[in-house]
Amino acid sequence: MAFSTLIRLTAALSVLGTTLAKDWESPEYKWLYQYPLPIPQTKALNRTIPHPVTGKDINYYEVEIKELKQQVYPDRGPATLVGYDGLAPGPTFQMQRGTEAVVRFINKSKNPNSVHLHGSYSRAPFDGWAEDVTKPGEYKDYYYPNGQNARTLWYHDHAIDITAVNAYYGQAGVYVLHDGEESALNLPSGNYDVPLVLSSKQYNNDGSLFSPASETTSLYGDVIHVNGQPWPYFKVEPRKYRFRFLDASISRTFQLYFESDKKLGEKQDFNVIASDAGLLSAPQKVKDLYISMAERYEVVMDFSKFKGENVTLRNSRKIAADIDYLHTDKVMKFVVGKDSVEDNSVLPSSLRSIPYPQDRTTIDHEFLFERKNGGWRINGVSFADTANRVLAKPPRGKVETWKLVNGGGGWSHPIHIHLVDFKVVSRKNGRNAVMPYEAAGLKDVVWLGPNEEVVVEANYAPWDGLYMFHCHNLIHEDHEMMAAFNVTFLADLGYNETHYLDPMDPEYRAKAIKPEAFTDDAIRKRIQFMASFQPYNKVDETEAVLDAYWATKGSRAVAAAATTGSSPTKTTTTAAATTTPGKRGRGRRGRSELQ
Ligand SMILES: [Cu+2]
Repeated sequence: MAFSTLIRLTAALSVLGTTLAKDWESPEYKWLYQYPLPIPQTKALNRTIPHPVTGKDINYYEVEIKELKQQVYPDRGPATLVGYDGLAPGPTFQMQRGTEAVVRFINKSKNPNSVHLHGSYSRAPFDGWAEDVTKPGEYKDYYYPNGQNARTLWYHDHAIDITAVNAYYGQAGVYVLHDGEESALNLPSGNYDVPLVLSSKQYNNDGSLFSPASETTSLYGDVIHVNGQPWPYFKVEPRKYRFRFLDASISRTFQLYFESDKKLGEKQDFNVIASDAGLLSAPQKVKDLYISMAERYEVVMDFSKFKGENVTLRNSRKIAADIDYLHTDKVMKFVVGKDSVEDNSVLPSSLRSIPYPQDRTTIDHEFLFERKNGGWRINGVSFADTANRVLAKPPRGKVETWKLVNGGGGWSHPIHIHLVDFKVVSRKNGRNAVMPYEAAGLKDVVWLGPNEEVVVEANYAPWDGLYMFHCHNLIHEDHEMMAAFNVTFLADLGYNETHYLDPMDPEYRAKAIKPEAFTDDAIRKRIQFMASFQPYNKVDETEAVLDAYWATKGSRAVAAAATTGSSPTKTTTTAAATTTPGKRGRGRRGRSELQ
């Protein structure tokens, strides 16, 4: 050990007691707060294509998945990453509610990929099902609804068994959905609305990334990045900013807080305004914020009282089983300008009315997330166990409560349920409380800390079909802590618009890259064909039909055994008559998972 390393290690240990397992796994990174925060570029629109039924524009984009070199260490070789458009994080999509989009992801990398738009109620064939891979040399068209309320989504890899590697090497990006209601609030916007994508990685001596490929439990990482840059600085004006935090780490959870260099050891107030599913009911004033993998939290930080100061974004130590290193308690530095500026943005006292699902006291399912026989399991089942991996079959439109139980061992598991926005109802053991910023909105990931039991409640709508739920420690996910649920087709709904039950529907699988598929004419025809089945534009009608159906059952929340289908319940809306061709109807190939 070099003398300087010994001094540093001794100093670190004497300051922090036994918190640190090691000071570095990577080569020492000496350039804290010396490089500026990168802002991912906005994804440019390729073209618009008219919807053949509604006539509205569909936005069309192309993204190439390909290698890039990133000079992480100024004194070593570059790291080779693989990112969307050769960027890591990928370009930021800026979307407007009500305008559908098709994104053609073109695989020019060496690994298979699958793209999940996290936070979107995409139809099953466009949701990034792990086995729906696009091989190198293929492309796939993902059709996205942009039909939900404004929120921060992210798009990232979900390919079977290699999600951790693909996401860690760069396949992750931000996807912002805007809507008029949110824009009218006049929150900080434009240059004052900034995505902050957190990640934690480890490097080899030559400056290349240390791969998580052979890890079986976690890769915590000792180098903290924001938007791809280790420990950056960001020059801010003394005014309000909106920060969109995403924890894109594969294994590290953060407890973030702001600290002024003039008041070390003191946590400064900030307001959490949004979570995974968009705005909270009201700003939640806090001094710190837990954010686990895949969670998104948006905050408003007011720098006006820190003129001319440096404000550091810090991370707490001793979070779950996460390994602390010398600088993993630091994230980035804000350098606040000296001169007053005009700030016309607003932090309203209320933000929106949250569409919580109807309360339901019964627990419909209990899922145990545990380490068993050296693997990661949900109720003892692995994703590879295709005959048994469908662990829930909520009837379409039903409200269900799921109890998520941490099987122990000191591990933590952020649990993501695809398709739905859920309410975090309760948490027992561990922190033993629902955080105010979890309770004041809807989520699609909940952090199941050590020993915790969390109850979540969701309306399994608007679509039926086969979707995944899993741990978002991506190493746990790849080692099979993933299962499926089938939102079942309601035979007695009298509304058969669905032909998107099967995420592996051959119609939408990846195709080989051929020049003739990339002509203007071919792209227009293909998208108009996909749009002709109206995957999303009848969502209001669909929800009305489901409301009417569940009204006949008394309540979405208390109705039981609604799957029988023995009492045909014709709804009276005209929508009930709307169907798509029977050939493309339900379960046409009889996959057992779809029954
Ligand atoms: Cu886990």
